[in-house]
Amino acid sequence: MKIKRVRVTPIAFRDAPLLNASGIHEPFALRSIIEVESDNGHIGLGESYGDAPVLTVLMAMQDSLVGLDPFDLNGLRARVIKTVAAFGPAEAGAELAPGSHPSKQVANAYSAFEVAFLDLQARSLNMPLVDLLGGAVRTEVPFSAYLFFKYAEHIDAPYAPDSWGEALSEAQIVAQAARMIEAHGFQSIKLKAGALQPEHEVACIKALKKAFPNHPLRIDPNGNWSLDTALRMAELLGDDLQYYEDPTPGLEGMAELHRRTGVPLATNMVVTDFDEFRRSVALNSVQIVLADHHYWGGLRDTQVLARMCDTFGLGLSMHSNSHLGISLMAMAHVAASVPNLTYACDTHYPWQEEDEEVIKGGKLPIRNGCVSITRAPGLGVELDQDQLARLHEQFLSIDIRSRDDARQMRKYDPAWKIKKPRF
Ligand code: GKR
Ligand code: MG
Repeated sequence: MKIKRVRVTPIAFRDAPLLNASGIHEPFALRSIIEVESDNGHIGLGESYGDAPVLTVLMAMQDSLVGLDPFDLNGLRARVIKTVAAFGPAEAGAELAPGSHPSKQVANAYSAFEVAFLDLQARSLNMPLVDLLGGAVRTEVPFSAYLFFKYAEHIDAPYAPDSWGEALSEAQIVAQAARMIEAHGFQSIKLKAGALQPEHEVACIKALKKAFPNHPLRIDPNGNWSLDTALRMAELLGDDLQYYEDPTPGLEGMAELHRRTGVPLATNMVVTDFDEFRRSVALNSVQIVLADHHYWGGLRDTQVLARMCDTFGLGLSMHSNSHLGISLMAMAHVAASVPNLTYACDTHYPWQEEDEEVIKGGKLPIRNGCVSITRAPGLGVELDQDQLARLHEQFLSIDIRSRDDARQMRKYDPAWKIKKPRF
């Protein structure tokens, strides 16, 4: 089998005004959709970041993959390394999208195509992708309700407000959780924090605990709390949390926090590659690592990460950024293959609008908090070419080319600056 054609299409879709430590989401999120077609007529799909530095590499890769056997993943890796080397180091991307860091250029470009290659392999063999990863240890993959503080609408009203409304108070956060759980049956809850006063964010966790006493809870301030603040909040939180995600910056800060509290710490910020993994183990900085195949180097390297976590006695969960259904299915297939992925995965999927899915049939269902893995070949989803064209037009019509939540926040407050840690 040989690759006949590769197409990378940048797209933009509406994104809610979600608050975080770096500012606020812009009105549109960027992604790239990858199609890899082989001479047997099958097409493998992938989805990755759409920010300019990543996109430049993905675009440059297209022709170099023609003629390659889609089973030749080492050949793919060699071509990615060569292309990235030709460009030289990229500029640093958005801090809260770890995949846009310059050090991740090879890992994320490889991952974007690896998923499409594996999808193509699996379609050609008429089997679900998870079978190529060793088979499913679960066919229902649990995800968590991912709550955000948010404004009711974007500044300058680029389009009609989303249906979620404002969420700043305890009652509004509990209402957001109730709606998400009602719609999707999530069994655990994560609150994105680091945006408002820490005491208020902790009070929201307390309110969630009261409203959903049986749902494991997580809070994620994205390293925006000093060690002192993180210690103080740990005391207030008591044993309310399933895990404490990136409360304070740095491997050393996290290690000290764990040493002084014993609270299980999780991260997608201080352990984002195998070198940081090694350093974290030496310091005992984190007890749970959030995998993300988009920047951990694909589905198979995510399995390597899982094995490393198992070896070193660490837990494994999964990170997300704004994404559509191809990414959701890639996340679900690898999660289905990993026995020690015992925490519900993160996903931004409920935040994406119904009319902006790029796969046929519209948004995928999340039921009882889970995404189902079926026996459909590959990732089990097909691309809707009309939607792809429409979302590509939308990309062309806007001027966002790299995610920048701080720039967006300065539209609300021109003096706003990133300060880490802010609290
Ligand atoms: O979408 O604002 C966001 C999140 O803060 C995201 O950028 C983070 O990368 O979800 C992520 C996290 O768990 O840190
Ligand atoms: Mg996080």
